[in-house]
Amino acid sequence: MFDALSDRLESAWKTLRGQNKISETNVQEALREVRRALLEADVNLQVVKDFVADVQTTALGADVISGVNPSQQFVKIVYDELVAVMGDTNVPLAQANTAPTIVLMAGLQGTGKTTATAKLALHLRKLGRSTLLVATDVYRPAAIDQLVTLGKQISVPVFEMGSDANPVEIARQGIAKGIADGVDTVIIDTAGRLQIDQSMMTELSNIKNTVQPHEVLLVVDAMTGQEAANLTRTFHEQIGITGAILTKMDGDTRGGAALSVRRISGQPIKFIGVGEKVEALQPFYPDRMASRILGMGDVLTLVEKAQEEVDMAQAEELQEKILTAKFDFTDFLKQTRLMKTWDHWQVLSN
Ligand SMILES: Nc1nc2c(ncn2[C@@H]2O[C@H](COP(=O)(O)OP(=O)(O)O)[C@@H](O)[C@H]2O)c(=O)[nH]1
Ligand SMILES: [Mg+2]
Repeated sequence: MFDALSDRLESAWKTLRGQNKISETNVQEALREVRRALLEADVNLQVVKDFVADVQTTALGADVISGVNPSQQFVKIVYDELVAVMGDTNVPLAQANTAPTIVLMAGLQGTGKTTATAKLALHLRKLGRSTLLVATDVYRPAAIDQLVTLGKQISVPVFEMGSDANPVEIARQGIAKGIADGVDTVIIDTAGRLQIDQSMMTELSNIKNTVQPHEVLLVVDAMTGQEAANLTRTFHEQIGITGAILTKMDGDTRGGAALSVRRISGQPIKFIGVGEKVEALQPFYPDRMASRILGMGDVLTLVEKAQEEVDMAQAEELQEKILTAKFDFTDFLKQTRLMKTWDHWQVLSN
């Protein structure tokens, strides 16, 4: 369904062949393809615009590596930028100096908050961290049962006070229980709404002020597409998030929401949900997500190989030059040239 970005760039870059710089004019068509690929991957329009502008800045003036297809080199530039924007590395779940670590789950209804709460508990157990789950979604009685059932399934305790209690009070008592039981982490599941709604925001914000969580995770359905940006902005402005979980990545989506969430909030995506089962949670890796968003697999390996070969060839060439220069070591002028070569070497190897 999705055309690989690299295939499209191929034609966009025909004009570039034989040129040795990526320039303002020859980069335009390729940037249009990047824009299209990102929009197809459901990245928010404004985020795409900003991103493309950044890529243009990076790409302009970049030396075209001889022996490397320019479109592939450009894909590499786009990929590197994407990885950088998404945070370079995986950021693990927070752990408080003094237990319990308090995690507050937030997000719209149906995004996978309750499922992710259980998934996180299982993930933490594998790291030797005990958890207590707290059920504050009192609006749908089935929601409490759902968390209790999931808790039983993974043998993790669930704190609940039925559906007549006040969510803020449940959260408060849940934390007290977590402290009394000496658990490592308390995860508070909350109620969502189908859309952003002021009473939901107020309740979340009250729970947050009461329990002072170390981590507020926004749970975003990867299929949300363009809307992920607005959603993130609202939650981040009104509640303040520290990270996100992108769910339903097992579906037919490129995961462009990851880029939107990160760009809008500045906070890292920490996990992705890849199925309905409690085991279906994975740490978020920016490089993997960048490949998925761009819809490419082996292109990158090819570019990296080519880059290595070019580096090697350049290194050998430099070595030769240095050896020649050394030959006339006493000559002051040549020594100056040697220093320049070294500068050049450093620029190239950076
Ligand atoms: N395919 C898939 N389904 C998921 C994922 N996470 C949650 N779900 C499903 O999405 C639906 C809503 O999940 P739930 O946790 O109840 O959402 P909540 O309303 O935010 O608490 C359920 O049917 C889950 O099984 C996921 O990563 N992949
Ligand atoms: Mg729920």
